Amino acid sequence: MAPNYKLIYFDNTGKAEAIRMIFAYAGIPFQDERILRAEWDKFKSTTPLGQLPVLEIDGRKMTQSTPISRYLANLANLAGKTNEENYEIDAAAEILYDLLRGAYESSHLELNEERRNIMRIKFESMCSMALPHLETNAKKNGGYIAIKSVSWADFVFITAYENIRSLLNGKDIFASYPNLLKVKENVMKIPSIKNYIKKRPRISATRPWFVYDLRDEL
Ligand SMILES: N[C@@H](CCC(=O)N[C@@H](CS)C(=O)NCC(=O)O)C(=O)O
Repeated sequence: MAPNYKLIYFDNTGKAEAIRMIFAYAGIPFQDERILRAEWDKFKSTTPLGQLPVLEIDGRKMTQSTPISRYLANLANLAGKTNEENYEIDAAAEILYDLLRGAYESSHLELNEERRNIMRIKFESMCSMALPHLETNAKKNGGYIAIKSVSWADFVFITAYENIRSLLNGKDIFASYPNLLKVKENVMKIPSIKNYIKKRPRISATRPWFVYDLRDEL
């Protein structure tokens, strides 16, 4: 019998959206449980690390978004075929999650102004190195972020793209990188992903700052 999958996260994309997209790509049904802010304090103690995402497979709780993504990517044919390819995928995903964290820490969601300003300088410096690096790789890979075919890191890319753009109130820091924009196009062309993006709930319903939604480009 097929396992029963339940993915638990907040009503946000962040560290869970690439996992949701892997499920969509593979056509594997899963329960998409979204914990609201008001429920979190109580729910936190039921999780292994006090953090989300948690993936339950037949009730067994798995933590950490990257190993969860890799685990599912192996089932969905979205992992690398060699050690080298898996390195490229992991490295791209890590860079993108670093950028996403930097965008959060320097956004309006950081209420301490002094800290926000320090983090903004750090984020801009990170972007000046990471974006050209990712662009070079995307060019080399013909419009994919890590290897010459679609991988789970491409889903991390479109998640980071969308989330960062919302955190920056719509500003597109990727706009001058044509091969990174091609990655977005290539991923959004995949029928299962397109269909998923069309049908998923709008994050802006609970997070009004989520102003840029990939669905509006379909
Ligand atoms: N390394 C972990 C980080 C998980 C994490 O930081 N989760 C945040 C949301 S993105 C969280 O649960 N925050 C709530 C809290 O810590 O109380 C992963 O990638 O899964």
